Amino acid sequence: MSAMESKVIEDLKNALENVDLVSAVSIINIKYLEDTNTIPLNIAITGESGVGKSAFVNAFRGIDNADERAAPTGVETTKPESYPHPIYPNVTLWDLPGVGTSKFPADQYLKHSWFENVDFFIIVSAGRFRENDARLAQEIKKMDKNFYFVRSKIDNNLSDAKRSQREYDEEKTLQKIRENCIQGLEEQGVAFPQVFLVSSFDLHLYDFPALQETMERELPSHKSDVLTLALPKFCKGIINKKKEVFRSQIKYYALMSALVAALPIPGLSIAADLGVLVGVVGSYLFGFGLNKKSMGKPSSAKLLENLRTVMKYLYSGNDLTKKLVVLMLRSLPLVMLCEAAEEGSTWIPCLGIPISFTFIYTFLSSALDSLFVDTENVRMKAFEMN
Ligand SMILES: Nc1nc2c(ncn2[C@@H]2O[C@H](COP(=O)(O)OP(=O)(O)OP(=O)(O)O)[C@@H](O)[C@H]2O)c(=O)[nH]1
Ligand SMILES: [Mg+2]
Repeated sequence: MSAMESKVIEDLKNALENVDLVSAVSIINIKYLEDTNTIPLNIAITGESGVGKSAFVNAFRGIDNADERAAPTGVETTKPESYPHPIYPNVTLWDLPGVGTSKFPADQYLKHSWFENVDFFIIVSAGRFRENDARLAQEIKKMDKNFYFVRSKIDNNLSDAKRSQREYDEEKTLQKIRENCIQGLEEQGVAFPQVFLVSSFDLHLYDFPALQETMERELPSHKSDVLTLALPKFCKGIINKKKEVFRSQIKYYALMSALVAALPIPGLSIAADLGVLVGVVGSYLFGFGLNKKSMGKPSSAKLLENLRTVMKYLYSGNDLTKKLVVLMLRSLPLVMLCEAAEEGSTWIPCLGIPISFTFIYTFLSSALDSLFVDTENVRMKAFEMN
């Protein structure tokens, strides 16, 4: 259980001991569930000129360089620009100008106020890391913030190696570049640098998955869930992690519904529940990239229509409505409801096991499992189509 979860449960116990149901509802709603969508997470991408910072910003947001929402690439970025994540607007990527240009000499670069709210930095280089990169790292450390080194444009190095090596070995080539970067940084006085080899054109390859794991591990727990949901969705590891975060939230939605049901306001419960269910399942569709908005460009949306043919879940291809949710609630299997009741009894012994907890828990668990299977099928189909 994360530190944040323990705190929420502690607050909840206090509220329930005082029979304060309204506070209990708002503790779950505001402190945990809404936080994941509102806690700001600012990631700044820095490094020398032309190293691929803007392209990395786009790749991280799952956006093509040609997309109208993309940070311009191949042209000089002259001032810091913020780019919200397309689905989680509380996550912001900062595309910074190149350090060490005449406009931004290294010693003045980090004195700007842009950096105050940044959670961590990614220092990008397209070749060996140099003095400016090491200086950036030292300044960031002084601000007591975290940073990672990304060695970009690895696809270029691998194509070169393919052409020039008699017996091409990808893993050995990558290892050599990695060691070379680490050695260069150590020579510049950076102790134990973490270097990740990345291509923004193929973000799922090389060291990006390792970078993701490291960022998640090193962020404070309340920000780590925010990052997990916003990470690009293409590799299985990330989809699994998103599923875990979504699953960990289900009991809160169910518990919230149970508490609302216990409030003496007739009709409130079912109306509130249906709205919540539509919203939550909508966020699964977003998070797994199964709806139009999360796919972005119209051409991809067309592709999505093809991919949707492999989706099995009842409402995958349809718009999710309250009416549909009612239909689905009616068809939940009894065995799942029993399991949910058991889970509920460990969570809310003081209230008994309200029927709404059981239904909401079962509905969301089954929706999440089905959509996860759909996501896997869509991924396989997408590979086939490539
Ligand atoms: N092959 C390859 N090219 C890349 C990669 N990342 C960026 N590029 C190209 O490198 C050039 C510069 O990329 P930008 O993202 O504009 O670089 P930048 O660091 O933002 O540049 P400034 O804003 O001028 O400092 C562009 O032509 C990109 O398409 C990559 O991973 N692989
Ligand atoms: Mg740029």
